[in-house]
Amino acid sequence: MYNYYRVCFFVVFFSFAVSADVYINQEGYPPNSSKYVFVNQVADSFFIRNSSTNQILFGEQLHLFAVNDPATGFLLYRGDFSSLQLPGSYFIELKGGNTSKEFSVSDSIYKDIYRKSLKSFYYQRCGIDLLGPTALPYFRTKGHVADGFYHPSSGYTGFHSASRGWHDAGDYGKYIVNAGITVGTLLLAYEEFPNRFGQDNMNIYESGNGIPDILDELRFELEWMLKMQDSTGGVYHKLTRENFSGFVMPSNDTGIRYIYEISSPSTGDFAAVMARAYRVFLPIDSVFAQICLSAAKSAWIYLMNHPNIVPPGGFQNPSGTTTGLYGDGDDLDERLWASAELFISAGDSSYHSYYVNNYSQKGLINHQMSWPEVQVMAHLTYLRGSQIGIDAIIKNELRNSLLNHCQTLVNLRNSTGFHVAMNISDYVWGSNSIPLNRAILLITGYEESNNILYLHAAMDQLHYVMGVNAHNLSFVTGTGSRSPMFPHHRPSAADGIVEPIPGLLVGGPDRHLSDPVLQANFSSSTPPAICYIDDQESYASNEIAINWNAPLVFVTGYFTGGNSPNLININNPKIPQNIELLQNYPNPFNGSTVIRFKIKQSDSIFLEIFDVTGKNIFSKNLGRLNPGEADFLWNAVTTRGTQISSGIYYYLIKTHRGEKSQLRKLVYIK
Ligand SMILES: [Ca+2]
Ligand SMILES: [Ca+2]
Repeated sequence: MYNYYRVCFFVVFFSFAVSADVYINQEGYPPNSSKYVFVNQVADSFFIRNSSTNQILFGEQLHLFAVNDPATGFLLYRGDFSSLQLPGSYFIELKGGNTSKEFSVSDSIYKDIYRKSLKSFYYQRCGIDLLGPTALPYFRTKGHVADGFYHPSSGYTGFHSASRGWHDAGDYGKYIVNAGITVGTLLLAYEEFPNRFGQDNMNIYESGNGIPDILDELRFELEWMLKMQDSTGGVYHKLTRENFSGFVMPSNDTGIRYIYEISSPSTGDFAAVMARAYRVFLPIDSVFAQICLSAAKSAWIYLMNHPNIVPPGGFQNPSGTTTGLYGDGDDLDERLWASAELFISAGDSSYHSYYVNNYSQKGLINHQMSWPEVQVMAHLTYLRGSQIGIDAIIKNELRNSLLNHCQTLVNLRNSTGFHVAMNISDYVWGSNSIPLNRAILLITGYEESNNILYLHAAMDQLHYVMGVNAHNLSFVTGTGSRSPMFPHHRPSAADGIVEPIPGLLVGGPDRHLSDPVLQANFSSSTPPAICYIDDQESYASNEIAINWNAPLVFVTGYFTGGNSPNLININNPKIPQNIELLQNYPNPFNGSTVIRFKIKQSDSIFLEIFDVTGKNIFSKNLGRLNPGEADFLWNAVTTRGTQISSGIYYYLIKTHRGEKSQLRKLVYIK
């Protein structure tokens, strides 16, 4: 309520001021990250207000940054407020009174958007009821219970059970090609960073079952994919109606849904993700893991038996079918991805030979991944994987190509108005997924090199999606202060709830104006980044899709876990209930700080403090304590009694049985 009055006050008081847009990430920033504000008119300075107290914290200069920015046509001024590190809620204000949206500074700033973006897959589940508290308030009954019947063009007839899986996008179809890149991206996230993606409390049916929810969610899709494999090992291309349904709920979409013919790109993607699923699921469910690996191997046999693209020339919709095509005339990259994943999982020299003989044909790591172009997925697997016989020279080539590409992306980021790593030619259908997929490459480049510039550039891509863009809009439903309300998404339109289902990334600007709504609102002379509209009918700029959400999950999940990869998992889902560590106070501090915690039963408690490299710098046995709250005053000295230097430190408490609290962060300023 307080904020409501504050907003009204400024609107009334400054209603005659010249309007300027002030662009920030509408969720906010981690404390120690770089932070920039952009303004689209001449302005020389800004100041930061605490939105709880309305106090001004400090002011900074704005500098001219871009004149006639090619993507937007904007004049842009930029200011740096990286020194704002104190957790809290703020907004930025210009001299004339124009303000930014509210944002926060917090260690866990992307936790909410990460959880929503992952949960959005749950809301895409096909063929089951979403009725319990996990679906609140987006309840719906199941539809598509007769998935599906062989389409006459498939060469088969009758019913073939292929229920469940996720709806692909704004429509209710299910497409193996797009499932492939999506599942591949999410498996990559988990396999690379299990501690950051290990939560079992995402509020889905399977939460609390001891298995990371991202894997439960993936299994829902993988089990559908397994049903799409033919006895020959080949994999059917898609399961859809002949024509798109209207904007109805799943239970009202009763048209016949068909399974279409086998395609080799589908079969290659399938083999790749099943081989990867084997590695990920092996410690969790070895029976399921083996099923995945067998399915991958039989898909590979199909590919070897069909050395040319299937069907010839690539999949085409048969006459009378107008649903998504996911057509791909080149399956070399899908075969390459399958070979790399199978080699890392199974080690056979035949898979390895295929990769070694073909890896350079479509280039190394010089482009982001997308559904028709998955060679980078193959390369990342080879680069990051380990297996007997792996070729160190090829690994080195891949690594060099990745780091060169990361530098190219950093240079591109430096050259654009909003720090987004996009050329003007990148503003195409689904453009919002491009900077996020590039962020995955930047993150991987950082993991390979420790070059912090890559990590900052990766986070800038998230800033773009979350509000630092020409539309002053968070492109993810239900996040930030202002986000799409009318996505091209059937359940969001038909469920009778005003707010769309949260956590969905819309496609974003499309310079080619590929739908009638864009054509009616923009022209060929409109700057590319402007060609976006929050309109349900604008499928080319405002649809959602699982393959666009997957990199959003990757990037937000990575940054939710903190950006100090050498540290103990700070996102540990298995925090014991008996001990609770509170945030130290004051923080940041100089001199001394109070570390406070609660214990539920009498226990011997130990305090441990680590530096940013994970090295233990302070340990203390606090003795046996009674249940309740306790304090420890720390004077910023190590166990050996030396004064610590300025910087970030982490601390936790543990019991004599080894039970650990969550890890918390403190900042010491000399
Ligand atoms: Ca679970
Ligand atoms: Ca391809």
